[in-house]
Amino acid sequence: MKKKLISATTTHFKTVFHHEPESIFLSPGRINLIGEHVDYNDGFVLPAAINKYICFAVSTSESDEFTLVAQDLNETYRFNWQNEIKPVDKMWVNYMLGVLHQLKVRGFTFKGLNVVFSSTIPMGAGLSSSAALECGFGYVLNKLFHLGLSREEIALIGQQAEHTFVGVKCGIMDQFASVFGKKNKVIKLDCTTLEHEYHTADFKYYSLLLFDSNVKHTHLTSGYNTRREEVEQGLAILQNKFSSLKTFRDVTAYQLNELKEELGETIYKRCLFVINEIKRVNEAVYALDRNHFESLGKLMFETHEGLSNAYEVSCEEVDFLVDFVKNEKQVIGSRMMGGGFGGCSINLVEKGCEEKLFEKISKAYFEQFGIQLNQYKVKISKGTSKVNKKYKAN
Ligand code: GAF
Repeated sequence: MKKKLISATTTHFKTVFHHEPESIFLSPGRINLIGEHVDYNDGFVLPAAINKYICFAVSTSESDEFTLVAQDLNETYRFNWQNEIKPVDKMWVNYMLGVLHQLKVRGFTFKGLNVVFSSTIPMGAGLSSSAALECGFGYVLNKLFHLGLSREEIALIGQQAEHTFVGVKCGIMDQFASVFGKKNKVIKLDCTTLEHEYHTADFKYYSLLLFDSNVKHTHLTSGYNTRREEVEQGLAILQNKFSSLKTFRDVTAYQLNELKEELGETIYKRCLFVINEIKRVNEAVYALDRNHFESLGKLMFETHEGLSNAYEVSCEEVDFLVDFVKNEKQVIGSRMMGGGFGGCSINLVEKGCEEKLFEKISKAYFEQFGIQLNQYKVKISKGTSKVNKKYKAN
């Protein structure tokens, strides 16, 4: 799959630009085991890069011209580095322009590039194809023009690109996971300091299985930004009363309850979710390190419950997928994953039962919603990287 992607991207590059690409890069999508909607709340998250990628085939150009080719969409965008960089009405272009803009405001300057990119990360499925595009492109520019950026800086530039050129006020989890991923490791990321540690992701008798609802999250931008505003408002109210509180990490259930009326029902339940979810991540890491998979699975179900009812970022279709597997004893944990309002559920499923389960759930899902369900059995893989020559297509 990876070889095929590299080969197809390279071949397309040669067709478009009539020469070999100078370099090839891979930038992965991500999963998140637990810790949802807490990255922008100073929490902990537990993501990992996966074996679904955006592949970039690139060469530098003598002029100031950037030629960006989105192979899968059959679209090309040309842009001159000397021109002002502003958002345009094409989303994929904005991810890339946003990165260029971030570099320009930091005072970097360079020549143009020829780029073809192609992807195996399903779009709008909550697997962070956008972070893979931003960070992958940042990584490419960093390598080809010797900008001297660290991986952390590349992730932060990707996040800023998304804030300024796409309008999603996202946290740092997706970009961080894409850039810092390691084979067979989940990353416990402290979103306040960006300190992180790797934990072995060996689920022994269980597989990580994603069910893609194929519901594209059209409300994601507005819903996501609203949630962020709500919890920021909540924290400000809490800090006003308890001046020693720095982040949600410091808030106790007692303090929250004391301000229940002032916070109002909606903000109260959003904050309660955040406090509980931050705790759950620590409990999940404890369980994972000790192979207590059933406890881990239980925490995943609890997260879903919170995301669906208190944080209200799930949807009917993904709720159905999680509810359905509660009656299947070979599934020990399940929850919606990512920003929400559609996308995938992540499941811990007993090895060997995956196909039968998919048959059953996809049938029920189709009967209920008339939508085809997709499944992805993902492997935890390394983060953004330059591809070794041996993979090049001939
Ligand atoms: C999206 C965002 F981009 C992340 O920063 C994170 O908040 C996630 O939703 C929810 O956990 O993927």
